[in-house]
Amino acid sequence: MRTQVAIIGGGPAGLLLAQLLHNHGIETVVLERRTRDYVLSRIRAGVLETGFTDLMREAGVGERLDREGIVHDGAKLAYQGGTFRIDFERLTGRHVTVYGQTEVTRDLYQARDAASLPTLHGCSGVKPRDIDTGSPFITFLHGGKMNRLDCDFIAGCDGFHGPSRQAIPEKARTEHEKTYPFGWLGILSETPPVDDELIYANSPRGFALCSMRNPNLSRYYVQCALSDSPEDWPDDKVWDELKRRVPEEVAERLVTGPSIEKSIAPLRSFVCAPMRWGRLFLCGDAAHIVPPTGAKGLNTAASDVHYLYRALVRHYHDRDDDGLERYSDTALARIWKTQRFSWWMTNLLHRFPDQSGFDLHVQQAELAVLSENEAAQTALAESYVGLPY
Ligand code: RFL
Ligand code: PHB
Repeated sequence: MRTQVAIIGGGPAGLLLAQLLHNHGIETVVLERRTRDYVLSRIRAGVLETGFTDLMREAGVGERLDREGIVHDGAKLAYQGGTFRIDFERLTGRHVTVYGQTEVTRDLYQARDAASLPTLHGCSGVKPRDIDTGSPFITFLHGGKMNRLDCDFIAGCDGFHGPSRQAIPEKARTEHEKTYPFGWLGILSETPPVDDELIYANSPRGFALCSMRNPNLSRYYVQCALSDSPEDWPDDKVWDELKRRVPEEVAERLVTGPSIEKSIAPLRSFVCAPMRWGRLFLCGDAAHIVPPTGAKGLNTAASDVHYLYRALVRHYHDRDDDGLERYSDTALARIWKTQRFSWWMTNLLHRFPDQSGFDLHVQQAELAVLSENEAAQTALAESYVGLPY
């Protein structure tokens, strides 16, 4: 088997890259470890930057997103019993769109099917080989036999636990990591969202987030201990805790109901450099992870896709490798700014077990400055709606 760009991972990064390349006449094969149903059942991101929605349109898959995505011109921050609003539209002239990662992935799979493009599910033992030569290839088990996929380039879009990053020799790779002493418990419930905008709450009992997917589907998160498991959080306890962490007038409006999904995610900041080794290019969670507080994970995967797809188009159409040479530096420059923002939002909004009285006062003062100061709000809004590519 041979293709031009072999893509490991059929998550949003891999599928979006494949669709954009296809539109420019570049062949791809996507190798995915899981079944399609499994990929589509993962409840994750919900907030898309305009750069992301523009890329979906450019890929020709923006129609349902434009119809069903909910435009958010602002978001709310809550602390000390009150709420203030960051007006994205007024401060930056831009907005974000609420549209689930599941829906993004579904749209991309549909487009891939419609164009009869090859996606192999259930691949195991996927291994990039000879990446530092002019003829890389991938070996993998599929359909009960070993296969070999030859290609010009490999895009490692296989998430944090995938094999691509490990294919970069250990001595050539630097990994920066920061872990946080808590996780997020998330629930999805078929209830109307408590507000028409997202509410990020800092409370003495820990962080809480009120989000949504559509007018009858709410997504809520509460900061929890890393040692907790979903069984420790029956629905009543989640709703009760959420109500205690948001301002009273929000709690009074909260409509509760049975959860249809419940999971716990640890928080992590992680960057791997370089993001390219020979003919292997890392994209998305394969190269970096952010804590979800800034809603940046999926959006950062999209900015990598933007740089890589343009670089590959220049390679094939203009015989110009400048974009490929600069991919790692260009992508990492934006990633570090996004890391800074996600780390800062996480520090601003969570309670830390080792937080001193001084730390807490500084945190609360920072929220007070944000609530009063338009320049501070603009800085937050610019990062939240998405830094330019
Ligand atoms: P993914 O989605 O992990 O996809 C990688 C794919 O690779 C496959 N794979 C393999 N395939 C073949 N062989 C192997 N050996 C393989 N190993 C893995 C996997 O099965 C999978 O299909 O990475 P990608 O495409 O880079 O996309 C990244 C995003 O999924 C991620 O950054 C976001 O979900 C993060 N995130 C959020 N991002 C946002 O931009 N906005 C948000 O509001 C937001 N909220 C969140 C989030 C992540 C969360 N969790 C669970 C970590 C909320 C949460 C709770
Ligand atoms: C979500 O809706 O899942 C979501 C929204 C905003 C975040 C993180 C997650 O910052």
